[in-house]
Amino acid sequence: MDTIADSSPPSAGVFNNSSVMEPIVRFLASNGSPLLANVYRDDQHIDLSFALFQPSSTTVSDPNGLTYTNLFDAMVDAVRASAEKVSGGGDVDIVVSESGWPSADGRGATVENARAYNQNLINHVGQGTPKKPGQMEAYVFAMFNENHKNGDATEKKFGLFNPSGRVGFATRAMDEWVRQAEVWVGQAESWIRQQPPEQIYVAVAVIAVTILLLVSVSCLKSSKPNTIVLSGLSGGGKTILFYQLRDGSSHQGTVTSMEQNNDTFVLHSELERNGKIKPVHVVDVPGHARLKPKLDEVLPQAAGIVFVVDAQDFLSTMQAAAEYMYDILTKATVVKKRIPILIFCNKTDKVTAHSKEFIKKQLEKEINKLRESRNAISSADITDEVKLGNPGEAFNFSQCQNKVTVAEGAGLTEYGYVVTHGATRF
Ligand SMILES: Nc1nc2c(ncn2[C@@H]2O[C@H](COP(=O)(O)OP(=O)(O)OP(=O)(O)O)[C@@H](O)[C@H]2O)c(=O)[nH]1
Ligand SMILES: [Mg+2]
Repeated sequence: MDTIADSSPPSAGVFNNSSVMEPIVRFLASNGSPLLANVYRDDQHIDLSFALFQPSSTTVSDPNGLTYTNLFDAMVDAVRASAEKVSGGGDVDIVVSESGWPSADGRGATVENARAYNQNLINHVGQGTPKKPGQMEAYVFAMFNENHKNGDATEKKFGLFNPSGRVGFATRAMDEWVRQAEVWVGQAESWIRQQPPEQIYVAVAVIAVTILLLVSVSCLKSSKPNTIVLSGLSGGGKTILFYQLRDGSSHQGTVTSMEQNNDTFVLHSELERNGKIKPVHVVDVPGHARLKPKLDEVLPQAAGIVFVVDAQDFLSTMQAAAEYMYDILTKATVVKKRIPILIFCNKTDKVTAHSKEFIKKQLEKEINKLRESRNAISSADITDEVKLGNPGEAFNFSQCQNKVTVAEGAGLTEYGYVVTHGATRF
């Protein structure tokens, strides 16, 4: 209200600093936005009943024919009149962004008056003001007392609640709530008192055991993932391996997969074994570039990652394989959880297949090159989540935080023995 030079009668309202307020009001008008006004009693000597929306001998008769029976309406309409005096400002609506009453440390600042003001404001605001009857928007200040606020002592006392969260005073709606909560607590207490103590002990024990079970189940679920992820470029032999692991058969070959193979089973090679054998969850993520995002979805649940490399066709694919490997080794989820990685050099049944030692060395070299070129790019463009290897040293897999093992074999002919063996070691 400090921006209004004159507010009595309300129709005389005019902004005291027109060079500041006029452009603001015009801007709001052109955007169809309301002017927010904080409406407080600023004259401490004004009739309390008039300020509290209570029956009072004070009324303000405006020469425009409107009569005011409370201070709030008079102040809001003084703001309206001030906005109307700005060209185009007649269209600007007024929203009361703050209004309230202190419960202590000021004239008329009592819990009763604060309760009365806020409740009467809530009851009244739906009617609007004499100048603009109908719904209007207003916000009560404030939810909490502000015990560290500077200024007058009364400034700290506008809250409906104390800072501790206990009710300082309450509007009727809040009273209802508090009363209802007290009734429920009372009913619960008297029910407990009526029960024989043994029954209470049993109930508490049942609740405790249930909570314990729920916590243990969720811990077990989250702490022991058993998903083996088969990853690598297209054509490496992942799907063949998936079938070998599950069925002990290559199913007469495969074609490029466009869907994941996803199953939980006891490894075929372990079916004959005695004792308790745990099934594993195996996901075969196709190497097709379009399906690569699927890998990000499954990696967080992985207990182990098998990276399948085509040992026969290695030279033409090694750059792409190294890039794929680099992405996995720099994934935060993979590194943080120290997920072990098995590089499986597949198709060693072919005489032209490269050895695992050669493949390991070449992959390390390629990853080293990638690391250098990516470090050269400005750091803002780098998407790696984790830095790879030791700075200043040529990269090799032993520098990784994850355990990286290299193995070789032929999924097509050897029943995936090496992979089966590797997978069970995870
Ligand atoms: N010689 C030989 N061929 C194999 C071996 N494993 C897989 N292949 C062949 O390699 C080709 C690709 O195998 P897939 O298992 O379909 O390859 P993939 O990794 O699943 O490929 P995408 O599904 O495209 O990602 C198929 O023709 C297989 O028969 C192997 O150990 N030896
Ligand atoms: Mg496949």
